[in-house]
Amino acid sequence: MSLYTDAREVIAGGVNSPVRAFAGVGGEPVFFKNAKGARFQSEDGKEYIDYVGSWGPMILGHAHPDVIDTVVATARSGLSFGAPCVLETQIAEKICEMLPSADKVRMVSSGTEATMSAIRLARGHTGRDKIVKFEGCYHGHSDSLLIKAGSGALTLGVPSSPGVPAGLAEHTITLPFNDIDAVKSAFDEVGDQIACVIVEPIAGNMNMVPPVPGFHEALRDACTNAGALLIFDEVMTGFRVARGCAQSIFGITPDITTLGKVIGGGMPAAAYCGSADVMASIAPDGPVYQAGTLSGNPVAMAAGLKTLELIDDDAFWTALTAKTKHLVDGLAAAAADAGIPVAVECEGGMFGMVFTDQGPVRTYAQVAAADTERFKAFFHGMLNEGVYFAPSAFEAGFVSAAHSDDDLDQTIAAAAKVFAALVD
Ligand code: KE4
Repeated sequence: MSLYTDAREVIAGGVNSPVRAFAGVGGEPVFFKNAKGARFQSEDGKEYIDYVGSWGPMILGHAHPDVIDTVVATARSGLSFGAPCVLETQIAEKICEMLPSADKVRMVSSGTEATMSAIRLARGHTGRDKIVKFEGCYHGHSDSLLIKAGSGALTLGVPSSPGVPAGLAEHTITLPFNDIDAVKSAFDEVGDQIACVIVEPIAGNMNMVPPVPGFHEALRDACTNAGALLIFDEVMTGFRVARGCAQSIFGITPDITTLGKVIGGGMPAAAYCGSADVMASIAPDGPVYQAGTLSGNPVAMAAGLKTLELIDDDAFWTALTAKTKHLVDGLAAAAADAGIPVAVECEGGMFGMVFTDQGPVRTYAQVAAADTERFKAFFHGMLNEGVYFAPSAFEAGFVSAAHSDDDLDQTIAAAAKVFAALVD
């Protein structure tokens, strides 16, 4: 028996989120028992340098003392009131301070809730039914968005999940990411029926795929001209790629932004936010309903607020960006030395690496055509070297402020060894 076989006895698939099951790389998932800084320890006593960071939240590194202290102190005053508390106001104020496109915020408990609520808000605010998403982008597992989705849905080969009624799926228009002409054609055809476009401003669920020049401007113009809302799903990129999120990099003002991961600091917290006008449509002020028992609970708010306070600093972003660049430059050089073609990307504390000689990667088709078998061998080779990357070729990686130069150089050295073995 293994921990995984024990888990499979009582947990569907042995995991509480499919991408953790190693289905994308083979073998059994590693079970962890504690984490600190850039590293965590498995149940069998092995230490790994972590580049998943709980899929993005751990931008400060695991168990940051200031975050832990505030969580413990807050928890001692009560875990959840189901009634307003000042911490909710304080984190909303912090988000609005750091994100100029946000006048008002609604806290929820997961990125899925945030995006599900954001598209309902867009549909209610515009009175329209159709939504536009992009192939390979993942926005959580709500029905309208599990159409040609990325992340675990792509990893497991079910980008369009069973269980989504055809009558609902027909309202989701899925276009190729970075295809400006496809966007224009869709809006020419049914623009007056489109409630919103939802997009990952930098796609991170089909590995890491940045936008091509003009893509976001085309989305912004198309939405503005058609009276549709532009939703930037920044659950992953939010406060991960830049202090002002991805929208500050591209100079685009979305109508709604969804956030998660970093804003919870490792606790269950996410949000959607936007202009006062748009957010006025949400209950109880407006008719669009959305609710949540644990929304805004004080412990998650305290973790998220402390995290945002600690990253709201230019020097933090300069250092984090340099660490990530050092890592991907090192990985690219190690791959080149071994004669293995890879395409790398990085922005702030987020990075990607695709096994392809067709870089730079700007489309889902390029990702789908990449060498996933070579990625699997690389993943397990790095795991054996004590380095933990995301167990899927269709995920991005994350560097934290806690990753030291030694951690990064140890990772690069391990990669050189693994790349060399891949060639043999
Ligand atoms: P959650 O419901 O998992 O909190 O957030 C959904 C979500 C929404 N939008 C974007 C851009 C996201 O990346 C996510 C979730 N990301 C995945 C990893 N790529 C979470 C990991 C998992 O599914 O276990």
